[in-house]
Amino acid sequence: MTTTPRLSPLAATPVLRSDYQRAVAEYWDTHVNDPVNLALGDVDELYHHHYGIGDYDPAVLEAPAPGRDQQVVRELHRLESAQSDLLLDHLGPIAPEHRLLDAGSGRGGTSFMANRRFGCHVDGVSISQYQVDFANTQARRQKAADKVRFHFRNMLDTGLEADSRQAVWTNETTMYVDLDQAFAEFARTLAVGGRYVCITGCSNDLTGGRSKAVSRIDTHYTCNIHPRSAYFKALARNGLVPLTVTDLTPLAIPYWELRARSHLATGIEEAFLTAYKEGSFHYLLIAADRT
Ligand code: GPP
Ligand code: MG
Repeated sequence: MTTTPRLSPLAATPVLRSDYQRAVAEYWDTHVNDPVNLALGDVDELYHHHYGIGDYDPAVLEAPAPGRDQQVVRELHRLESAQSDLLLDHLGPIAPEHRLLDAGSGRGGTSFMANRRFGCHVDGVSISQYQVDFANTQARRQKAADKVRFHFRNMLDTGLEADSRQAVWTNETTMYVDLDQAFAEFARTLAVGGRYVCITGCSNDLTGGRSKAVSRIDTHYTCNIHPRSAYFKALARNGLVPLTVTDLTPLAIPYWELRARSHLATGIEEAFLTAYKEGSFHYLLIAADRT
């Protein structure tokens, strides 16, 4: 069977360039009945594809049965939005005229939060046509489509103008890409002095090869978790100079404990808890400036 290559609207090259990228796109185009993300997003129409940080209120687990599940949903969502808020705190001063890039924008949650906070323009890119369509529908529903737009494009070649971005972020998406290729593209699109913020899970070089729990996470999501050192080497090679590095691991554990006890557990919770607690995996925030 011959298939028509899916072309980027801007670039004349296909958006999906390898069997791996096609497998990732296929995953996100088909994993669309995901209550752990849809039920949380329904709380306030911010649909996230990342995890949460901070302590949860233990009272939600003791609430009377009829409303307990919804209280747990609200609490998990509050922690995921707190994670996006922390990422946005690190973007530096953003004005309404600034243009930002959400690299691997999922269903758009962090992009909408950035626009609501700063009034800025945001372009999100995703290699999942389903995610792009979902997020653009949300942009229209939220009357934000004049400033928040999602594109079926590859974060390794966004087609965006050079030096056009005041900030770029990746919210748990770098485990799907080659770091040098991604950081080269972010450095190209960022203005000098612009900020790149990355929240990611990375494996711990100090404990040797990847642990069984980290391998389980990779298999579950079709991703390739990078070692911690790979981030800093690739940033340095691409003119991105770290300003802040925060180990969010202790803040991430309560989210996974609540999720493990919730009706929305997907089966990957124990792998995250094991990896974080044994020290083979870190949840990091890195903010770096483009020189
Ligand atoms: C969460 O997406 C993020 C990823 C799948 C990337 C992997 C992240 C790591 C830190 C390793 P999601 O919100 O769709 O996942 P889930 O459906 O499990 O909530
Ligand atoms: Mg999720």
